[in-house]
Amino acid sequence: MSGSHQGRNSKAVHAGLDPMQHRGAVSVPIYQCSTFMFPTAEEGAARFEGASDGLIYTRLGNPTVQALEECVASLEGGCGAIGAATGMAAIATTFLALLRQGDHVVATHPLYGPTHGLLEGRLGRLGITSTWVGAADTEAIRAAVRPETRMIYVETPANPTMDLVDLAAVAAIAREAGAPLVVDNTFAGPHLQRPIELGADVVVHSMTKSLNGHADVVAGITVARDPETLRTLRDTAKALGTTMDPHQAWLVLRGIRTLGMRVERAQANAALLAVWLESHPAVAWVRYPGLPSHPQFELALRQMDGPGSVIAFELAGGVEAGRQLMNAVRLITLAVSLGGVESLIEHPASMTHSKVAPADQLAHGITPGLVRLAVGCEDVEDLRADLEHAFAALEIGAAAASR
Ligand code: LCS
Repeated sequence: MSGSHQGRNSKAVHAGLDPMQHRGAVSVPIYQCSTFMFPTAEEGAARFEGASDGLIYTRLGNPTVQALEECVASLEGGCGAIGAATGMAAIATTFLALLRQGDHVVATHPLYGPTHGLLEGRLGRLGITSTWVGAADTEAIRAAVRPETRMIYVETPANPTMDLVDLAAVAAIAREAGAPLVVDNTFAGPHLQRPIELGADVVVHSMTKSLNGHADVVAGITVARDPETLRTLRDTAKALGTTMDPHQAWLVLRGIRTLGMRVERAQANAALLAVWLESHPAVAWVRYPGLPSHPQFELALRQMDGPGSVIAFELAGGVEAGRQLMNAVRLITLAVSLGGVESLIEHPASMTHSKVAPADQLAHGITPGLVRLAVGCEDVEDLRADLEHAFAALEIGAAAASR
C-alpha cells in the first residue's frame, strides 16, 4: 500500500520498511557494513556513474539509513531526506550546499546557539552575510530580503523563547525572493508541524530530540521538497562525510515508531504544567504556545497540530531563583536537550546559548532568568510535585537570605 495517504501514526510505524526486501523482517535490519560487493566490474562502474542505484559504500548510502530517510521524508511530506551524524551536521550541510561566497541569509532570532554561531562566525568568514530579524516579525523578514538573499532560515518554535514564525507567510516571501525557506522543525517535529505543507523548501532536524526520543543517540536529518535540492544536499553530504552510522539510524527509526504516543503524552503533561506554572506566585512569566498568553497563540492553533512539550519561564526571583530551582529538582534532570521521554531543565543564557554574546541574547529575548523546561512522559503529578518541592526550597532560601 502506498504510504502517501496514510495518517501520521501509520507512517511513523511503517514508512521505510518493506518486509519482503528483508526476508520478511518486521523491523529494518541493521546493515552494519562499510562497503558493498559489486557483482561485476561493469556494475561497479555503473553505480559510480549513477546509471545504477545499487549500493557502493556506507558514506554514500546504506539500507538502514535509507529506511530512516524514507520514513522521515514521508512524515514531513518531502521528496527525500539525508541522514546526518548530528543535527549540526545536517544544518552545516544545508548551509554549505545552498550558499556560496557573497550570498546573503535572512535568519530569524533566536536560533539554537551553535546554529547562530555557525552563521555568524564560520559562514561569515566564508563571505556569507546574515541579517537577523525577530521570529515573530514577518514584515521585518520581508524588509530584510536583498537581491543577493539566497536563503531564509528559521526555527519555529524557536529555541529557547518559544517565539513562532508564520511559516505560510514567510514561505510566500521566500518564493517571491526566489530563495529557499529552510525550517528547523526540531521543537515541534513532524507529528505536530509539517513546514513543507506550508510552503517550506527544506526542513532540518536534530533527531537527537523527539524523533529519537530516548536520550541515547545524537543524529540529524535534512528533508527536501524537490529532487533537485535533494541532489544538491546529498552531493554535499557525501563530500563532507556528515553520514549517519547504520546502528544510529536503526535506533532513531525504532524511536520514531512511537513518535505520536510520546509526543502527545509529553505535550499533555506540558500543557498542564504550563497552566499551573503561570498561576504560581513564584513564577514571573511563562511562554508556551498552548497558553492564550502566548502572543502568537492564534498562529500556533493555525500552523501546529499541538503546542509541543517545551516551556520557557522565568521566576519572580530572577536568575538566582532559577539557578536554585534547577539545583533543587530531583525527578526532572538538570541537563540540556529536549524531546525525550525524560523531563529536562536547563538555563539557556549560561548553557545552550552561552556562546551568543550577552547583547544578542537580550536582543533575541533570551533573558538572564529564562529557564527552559523540556517536559517528558512521566506522571504529571510527579513532575508537579517535584517543582512544588523545588519552589518550597526557594522560599526557605529566600527567607534565610532575608534574615
Ligand atoms: N536545532 C535545534 C533547534 C536544536 O535544539 C539543536 C540541539 C540542534 C539543532 C543541534 O542538534 P544536535 O547536533 O545537537 O543533534 N539543541 C540542544 C539543546 O537545546 N540542548 O542540547 C542540544
